[in-house]
Amino acid sequence: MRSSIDPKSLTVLVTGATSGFGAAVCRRFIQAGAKVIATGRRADRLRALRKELGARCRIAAFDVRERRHVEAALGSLPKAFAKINVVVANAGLALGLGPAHEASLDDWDTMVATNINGLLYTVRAVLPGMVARDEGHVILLGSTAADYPYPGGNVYGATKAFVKQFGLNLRADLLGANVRVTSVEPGLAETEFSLVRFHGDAAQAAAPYQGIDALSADDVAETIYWSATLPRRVNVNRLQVMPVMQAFGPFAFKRRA
Ligand code: NDP
Ligand code: 8X3
Repeated sequence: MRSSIDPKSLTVLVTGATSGFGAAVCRRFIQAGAKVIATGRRADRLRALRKELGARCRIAAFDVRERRHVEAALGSLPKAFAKINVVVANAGLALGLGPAHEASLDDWDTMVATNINGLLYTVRAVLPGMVARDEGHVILLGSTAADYPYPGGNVYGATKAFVKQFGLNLRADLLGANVRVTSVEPGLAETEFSLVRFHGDAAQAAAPYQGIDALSADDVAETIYWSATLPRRVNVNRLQVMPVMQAFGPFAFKRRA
């Protein structure tokens, strides 16, 4: 393939790098020679990642829901890490799997604040630099839950539908700016996602993965790496990936007794 992007030329910002996809994305890009800025709230995990990945990995601990913290952390990067070419806006979570009329409003607030507001603060902080330099790649972590409703997916799926549409709208705004936008939309993947969704209940968290070869964090990281290193003329708009052992069901009906 002609003129694929040299990963050694990339500085990659990853939110949610303390676990799951984010940590795997950091490892994948470092392995290829890129520089990485790994972020998340758990500073101890970030320090361990920095120790593992070495000097090409810089860490910054902040909560993506805190707009000022996001702006401060990303506005004060040292020169060697300041020109971010790729942002992987990955920090996010699902909380609960109950029906809407029983769900916790606090859980809903947290999902909206993290998956929507946090993602917006992250992207908006790096976008002006990308446009000014006339190159960059915004990669957003969506989900199959954006397109395929399931019981209990109420607000989580809705936040991911926002992510998908925001990505498509960004493409419209960025035409001519040489800034790519990709919405990565995985299905069932085995990370700490389920443990978080079920508020730390390990037995409940294990159930979705039983008897299924779920996607691994490395599988998803590989698709992200692939989309980021394609030739500059190529924009993958949406990238939907599922385990082979996952597919679609028929519409549900509640029949009269
Ligand atoms: P994990 O729970 O393993 O990782 C989530 C990451 O998000 C952690 O690093 C966590 O870091 C970070 N995070 C959560 N809240 C915040 C916050 N307020 N501020 C900063 N960082 C935060 O889950 P996954 O790796 O599976 O999920 C990553 C993304 O992929 C999410 O957006 C998720 O919705 C999406 N996704 C997951 C799928 C799956 O089946 N696993 C499928 C499709 C999409 P910390 O707690 O240290 O802050
Ligand atoms: C995570 C996948 O199916 O649990 O986005 O919503 S699912």
